[in-house]
Amino acid sequence: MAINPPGKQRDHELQVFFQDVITGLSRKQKTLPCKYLYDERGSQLFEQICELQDYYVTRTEADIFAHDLLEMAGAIGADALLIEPGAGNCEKAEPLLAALESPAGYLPMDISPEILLAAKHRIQARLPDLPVHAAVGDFTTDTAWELLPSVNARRRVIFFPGSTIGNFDPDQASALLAGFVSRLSPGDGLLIGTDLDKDPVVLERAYNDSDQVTARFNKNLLHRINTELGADFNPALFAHRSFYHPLRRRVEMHLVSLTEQMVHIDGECFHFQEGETIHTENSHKYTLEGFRQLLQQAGFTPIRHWADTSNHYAIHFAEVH
Ligand code: AVI
Repeated sequence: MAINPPGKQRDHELQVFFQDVITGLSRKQKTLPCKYLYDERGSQLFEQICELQDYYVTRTEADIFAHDLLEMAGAIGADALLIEPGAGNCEKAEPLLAALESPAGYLPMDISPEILLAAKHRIQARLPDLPVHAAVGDFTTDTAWELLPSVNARRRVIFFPGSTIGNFDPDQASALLAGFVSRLSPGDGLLIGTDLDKDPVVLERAYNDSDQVTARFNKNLLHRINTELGADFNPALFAHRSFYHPLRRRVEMHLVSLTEQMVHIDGECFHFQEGETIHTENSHKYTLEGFRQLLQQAGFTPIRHWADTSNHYAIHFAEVH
């Protein structure tokens, strides 16, 4: 498995985390990049969110995969190399790999080496003939892609499930998709999950679950900043708030300061008014047509999609044109 030296890598990551936090909290609308929601505790809480009745996203995507997996495998075709940025425990790729006709290999990428290694062993035990090479790194950087070995295949297909694309703003999503195109060749493919725009009541319930798991997930970011960067946030003085923004077609997640307060991070001091928020995440919801346009602009030709009967979620297959 390709991996950078852990000590140096960690120092660099902490430095970047610190800079991102200082920059985000210095803005007029305070923001924190949503990728930092996923430390170990945050990833555990996200797994709990995926199990919630109120959070339809994971369950709906899993139902579509279960129902349409053979058609997806057929669209991808034989002798394909599957590349999965942000693969996590690779549990969505595993049944797809098993359904593909003579897959050429599987290249998962993730920032967590432990989870990736366990998944690689599990997949190799189930599919012993399949070449699996895992790369540890952030798929939004070139370094992670440079760690991937070259494997001969009839076509390469990027697999990007989970509606992760929704957590990028449209401009960033467009750039990410264009970045995928730049790493592929004409005729290569993309299989990608997107949450669809729908009744705001359903959306707001999903991000304000009755068990308050999403609230803990959101507030965990403050605990993380305290632990890793030595800040003095009092998470009890912040409340979770999520709401649907109809014009921007997205669910926004914020942390609301319950009082006027000061927070210190390594000599830097941040003032919060009562009611002021830190914007911690956007989750964009697409129409089928809107997402097809995004694919087109990035350099993909949309080929087909699979959705649930309520049109809550879609998995698109597209090819580089
Ligand atoms: C990972 N991502 C697709 C989730 C979403 O629905 O946007 C993250 C999440 N945030 C709150 N709940 C789930």
